[in-house]
Parts: sequence; C-alpha cells; structure tokens
Amino acid sequence: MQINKHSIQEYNQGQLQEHSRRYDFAASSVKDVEGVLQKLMDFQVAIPSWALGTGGTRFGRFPGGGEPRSLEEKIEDVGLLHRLNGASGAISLHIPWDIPTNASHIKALAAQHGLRFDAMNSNTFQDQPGQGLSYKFGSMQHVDKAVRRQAVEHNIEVIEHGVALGSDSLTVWLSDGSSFPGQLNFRKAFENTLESLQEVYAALPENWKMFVEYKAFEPNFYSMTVGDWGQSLLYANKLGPKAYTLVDLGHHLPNANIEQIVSLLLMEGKLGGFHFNDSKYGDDDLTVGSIKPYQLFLIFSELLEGMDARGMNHATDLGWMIDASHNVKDPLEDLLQSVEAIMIAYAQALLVDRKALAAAQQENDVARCQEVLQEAYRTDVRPLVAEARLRAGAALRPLQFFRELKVRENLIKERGRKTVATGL
Ligand code: LRH
Ligand code: MN
Ligand code: MN
Repeated sequence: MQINKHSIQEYNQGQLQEHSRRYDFAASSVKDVEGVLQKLMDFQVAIPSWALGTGGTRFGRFPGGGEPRSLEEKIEDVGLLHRLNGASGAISLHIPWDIPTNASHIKALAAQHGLRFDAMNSNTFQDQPGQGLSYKFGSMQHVDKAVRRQAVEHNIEVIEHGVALGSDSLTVWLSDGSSFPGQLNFRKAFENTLESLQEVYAALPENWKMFVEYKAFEPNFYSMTVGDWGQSLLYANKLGPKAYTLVDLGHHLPNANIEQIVSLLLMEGKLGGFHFNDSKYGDDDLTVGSIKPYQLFLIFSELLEGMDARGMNHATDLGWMIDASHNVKDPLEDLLQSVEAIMIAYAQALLVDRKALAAAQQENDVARCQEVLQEAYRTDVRPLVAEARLRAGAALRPLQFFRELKVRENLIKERGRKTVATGL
C-alpha cells in the first residue's frame, strides 16, 4: 500500500486551523522555535524489522493480520511509517531473520522509501536450521572454541550483508550467561567473549562502529556475560575506538538510574546507541513513554547535556532505534506512538533552560533545579512536534490518519489475514 503526498496534504488541510491555534500558543513561549523545529525535523528514529509483526510471548501469539511476509514488505511498512511521521527514516535488520538475498534490489527499494539501513543485528541466541553447533550453552563465551568460531563467523557475515546495504554499524547482543551458580567460570566466560569480540572487531570496515548491548537477565537467569553497562564498557574499552556501549531501556534491573548511566557513558565518549522501549517489570518491550515518560525525558535531558558538551550532532552521532515487540496492539500503530513519545521527550529536553539549571546546581538550589526541569517537562510540546511533521510533508496526526486511510485493513487485503512475520 502506498500513501501519496497529495492525500497527506489534503488531510493536513483539514487539520490546519486547529493546529495553527495550538501551535501559535506553544511557539510563543519558546525562545528559538525555528532552531527547535529544525532539530525535530532532523531527528530520525530507526525501526527494527522485528517490531513490524506481532511479537507474542512464550505462552502464545495472536497475529494481527496483514503483517509483512518478506524483507521487501518490512521495508514497505517502515516506508509507510516514515511517510506518516517523517521521523522513521531508517530500518534495522536482524540476520538471519532478514537475509537480503539481493542486496542491490533491497537497497534500491529502501532508497525509494527514503530509508537508510541502521545498525545490523547479529543473532547467536537461537540455533538456526542446518547450523553445525548449538548455542545452548552460549556463543562467544562458549567453552568450545569451535562454537565461538561459528559465532564470530556469523557476525562477520552480518557485517558483509551490512556493507552491501550501506549500513555502518553492528550491534552485538549476546544471550550468553548462566542459569545456575557454578555453571560458568565468570572470568573465562569474559575472556572468551572478549577474544571473540576482538575477532569480529578486526573485521569491521574503517568507518564502522560496533555496539555492545548489555542486558541484566533473560534468557539466562543467574548471570549474563554482558550484563550491565560496566561490563559492556569494559569490553568496549578493551576493543578500541570503534566499539561503544548500547543502552536498551528495558535491560536494567528495576529502578536503575539510566539517566546517570548515559551521562557517564557520554562523558567517556563510549555511548554508541539506544534501544527505546518502556517497561514496568523488566524487558517488557512496551510502547516508549507508556509507563515512565518522565524518566524518558530525564534521559533525553542528560543525553542533550552530554552531547552538547562534547559538540555532538543530536541526529547523527548516536544510533537511535526502537526495540519493541507487541502482543495485543497493531505493530504499526504502536510504532507511531513510540516515535511520537520519543519526539515529545526530545522536544521537552530541548526546552530545558540549561543556564538556569547550571546556576541552580551551582548554588545547591535543589527546589529550583526541579522547577527548571519540570517547567520543560510539563510544557505541551505536541504542537511543536506536529509543526515539524507538517514542514517535513508528513501527517499532522499520523495515527489518526493511519486509521482514516484504513491502512491495516488494506494491508490485510493485500497480504492476507494469516501472515507470519519472519523474526520474533
Ligand atoms: C534482546 C534484544 C536485542 C535484540 C532484540 C531482538 O532482548 O533487546 O536488542 O537482538 O532483543
Ligand atoms: Mn535491544
Ligand atoms: Mn530486549
């Protein structure tokens, strides 16, 4: 299904009066509104290929219909999102869920939709049909060198796919760890993993980055070999300048202070990328901003403070991606909501009066510090985000327009009700 520019313009026309009223009010209290709008227009959030289908849980899966059946259809779905919101201009692939058998055709298709290829994701947490050795007891940490070799070779293959598509980064998430005390020699598991990562690192092209993603628990429930940001940072530091830590919001123990983590990683020049999602309990992969929007704002606030201090470009110097998977919502609707939540948090963080905050911090004026932050957080920035979309030629209200166009119904007509998306 295609959405043409003309129908978006027509839709926006009908919304314009109400939007202008709300926008004029919002813009009147923002100092550099044009600067803020430009930043919002530049900011793009990558969509992971595995978020486009219904995820399910280990208890069951309830497919929604019209889900993408191939890599081409996944690209089309992200193209639709990008058309609607102007902020989803990249797709992140997972190998082997998305093997691009004809890379130049896939690349051309993505370009037609205005998409680039974000980080490539390797997969050594599942055994694939025909695979020689099992990852049951880990991949890069494995006691058997041959298993480690297999995992390294897979990652090198993923890099090759990425090169063919024009990607420039590899995300390595390992499920390696142990589920019972005594199962693993922690030091040896670390050393094996480091050695394997070093072999992958050596295969990175000159301009590539490697993101080492950590996760506190699951699928291993006693120890994870890349379990927290300290361990990830250790690997990244030992690997070299192309290696960075990747923060996934759902991969911490409850109540972890993620905003402090990102601040310190930025200070060290070792924050590479982000996986956005939200959670109440753990790696719930819920819609961004659906549970803890204030935390999301605080994270963005630290991100901007740290990035500005280092002269980094918000849009290009970190890898921004959603990492979600849903059981009961339309995945495309969910992604529209997620991107919107990210843009809102970003816009609010742009409004923080940094000078006032720094002055209040210097004077230990704790109440004032809170006031400054909450002044920005409690501002309704939705009209600013909508204005950025309008200027980018996207829909003023993407989710409403998605429903008006009956996108899901059309996709079901095209692809069928019973579709099994490849991946999770
Ligand atoms: C692990 C994880 C990782 C991906 C994805 C499928 O929980 O977040 O980033 O490989 O799930
Ligand atoms: Mn993740
Ligand atoms: Mn996860």
